[in-house]
Amino acid sequence: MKPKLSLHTGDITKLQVDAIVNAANSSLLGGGGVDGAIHRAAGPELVQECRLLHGCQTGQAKVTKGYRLPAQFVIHTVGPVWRGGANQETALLASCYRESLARAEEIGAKTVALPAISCGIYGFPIEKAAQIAVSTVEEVCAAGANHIEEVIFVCFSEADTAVYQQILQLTDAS
Ligand code: AR6
Repeated sequence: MKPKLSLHTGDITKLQVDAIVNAANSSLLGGGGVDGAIHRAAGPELVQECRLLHGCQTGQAKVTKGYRLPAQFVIHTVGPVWRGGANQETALLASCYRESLARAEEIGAKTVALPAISCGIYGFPIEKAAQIAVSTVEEVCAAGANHIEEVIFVCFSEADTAVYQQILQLTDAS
């Protein structure tokens, strides 16, 4: 089946989905931005499980439970730091989306929410990043999925949503 793509503006930690993706750092031990929000909302058991994972490389993704989050699972991925664009940033960001969806399939998630990985503290330009996010997710979805039924792009601002919306050519964001 081909998953449906949708767009949402708001806090990813509030979403009642099977899995949310975290824009983490390679330690997986927490930080600011969406990572900080996810750890705060999930509670201290999350960092305890993360310690057992021994970090994660840029472009890869690892799974934990969601603990106190409405989401059952958290898929932690490490986006690239933007360094001008000539340092594998595009390939690494695409890999984050592919690997996150691969983990989601492995755990049987039907609904997956994705933040704008690397677009905050890591400085990736939103227009470029949204293109990569949408094209990579569309490519994965076009190949069909066994479990995933819906992939939700979650933006934290209306401005970011507008960028995604144009790319997705949606008329109304859900
Ligand atoms: N829900 C949805 N999106 C959010 C939320 C939220 N609660 N909070 C922020 N965003 P960032 P990065 C958006 O900085 O750039 C951490 O310290 C935000 O507006 O969270 O990948 C990690 O530990 C932006 O569009 O992640 C790493 O050290 C997007 O999420 C580093 O930051 C990503 O911004 C990772 O930086």
